[in-house]
Amino acid sequence: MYIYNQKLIKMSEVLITAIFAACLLGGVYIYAYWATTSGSLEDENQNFIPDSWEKNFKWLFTGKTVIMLILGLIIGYLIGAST
Ligand SMILES: [Ca+2]
Repeated sequence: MYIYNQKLIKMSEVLITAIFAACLLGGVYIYAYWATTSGSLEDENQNFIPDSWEKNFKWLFTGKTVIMLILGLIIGYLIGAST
């Protein structure tokens, strides 16, 4: 029983982290889109990634689908497993 509870706590921690990461990334993507379309951040090549971010964080945008898919799977699995 003790081990089972420990496992549940771990899972809910992972779930909260995954939801938090998904919201944070979603916010970053929305902000990047908003900032580049409104012109607050420079985006000369018009790929909706602020040019100042592209050097270090381009992978975050090119891997967007995969990252969100994995986070979605983790969240879906953990919610499914906890009920
Ligand atoms: Ca750009």
